[in-house]
Amino acid sequence: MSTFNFARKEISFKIVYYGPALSGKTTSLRNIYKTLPGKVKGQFTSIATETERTLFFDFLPLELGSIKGFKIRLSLYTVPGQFIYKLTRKSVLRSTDGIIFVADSQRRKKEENIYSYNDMIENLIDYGESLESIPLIFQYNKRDMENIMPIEELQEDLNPENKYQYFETIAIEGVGVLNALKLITKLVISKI
Ligand SMILES: Nc1nc2c(ncn2[C@@H]2O[C@H](COP(=O)(O)OP(=O)(O)OP(=O)(O)O)[C@@H](O)[C@H]2O)c(=O)[nH]1
Ligand SMILES: [Mg+2]
Repeated sequence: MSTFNFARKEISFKIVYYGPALSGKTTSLRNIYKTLPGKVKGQFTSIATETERTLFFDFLPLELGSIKGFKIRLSLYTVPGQFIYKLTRKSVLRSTDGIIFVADSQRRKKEENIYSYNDMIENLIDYGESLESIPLIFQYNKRDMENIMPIEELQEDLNPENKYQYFETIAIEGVGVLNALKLITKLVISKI
C-alpha cells in the first residue's frame, strides 16, 4: 500500500519480486543495485543462507526524483522461492503496490513457474487483494540458457490473455532488468 507522508512530502511504494526458487530474483535486485547511481540507491540488504539462497528476503530502497513536490521512494523486495518458505513469501507480499514475477525460462522449470504463480494469486486472495488492483509484469529470465521455452509457451502458461506486459531478461547480465523496473514504477505511480 503506497504511503503518503505529507510532513516530509514523500510517497513510498513497495515492489515485490516473486517467482520460483533460483529464477533470478536476487540477481535482478543485485544488478539494479550495481547499475543505479549512488544518489538513488540505499543499502542493499540480503538475508540469505551460506549458499546465497534467499532465507527471508532481499531489500533495496531507492529514492527517485520528485513528482509535484513529493519525493518518490521505492522499496524493492524479493521473496524466497524455495518451496519450504511459503509463509515467508506470503508475508513479504503483504501490502505490495506492484509485482514483478520472475519466471525461469528453462523448460524443466515449467511446472515450478506455474506453481509459484498460483501460490502468489492465493496469497493475494488471502489478503483480500487481486491483480485487478495491483500492477503485475513478468520477467522471462535466463534467456541466455539452453533448453528454454519459447516466449509463446511462457505466455500461455502464465499470461494466457496477454493482460500483463513482459520482458525477456538475462539477470546476470542485467539485460531487461532496469526496463522492467521502470515499467512497474510507472504503473504503480500512475495508479495514484
Ligand atoms: N545463466 C543465467 N543465470 C542466471 C540468470 N539469472 C540468475 N542466474 C543464476 O541463477 C542462480 C539463482 O539466482 P538467484 O537470483 O539467487 O535466484 P532467486 O530467484 O533469488 O532464488 P531464491 O532466493 O532461492 O528464491 C544464480 O546462480 C544466478 O547467477 C540469468 O539470466 N542467466
Ligand atoms: Mg533470492
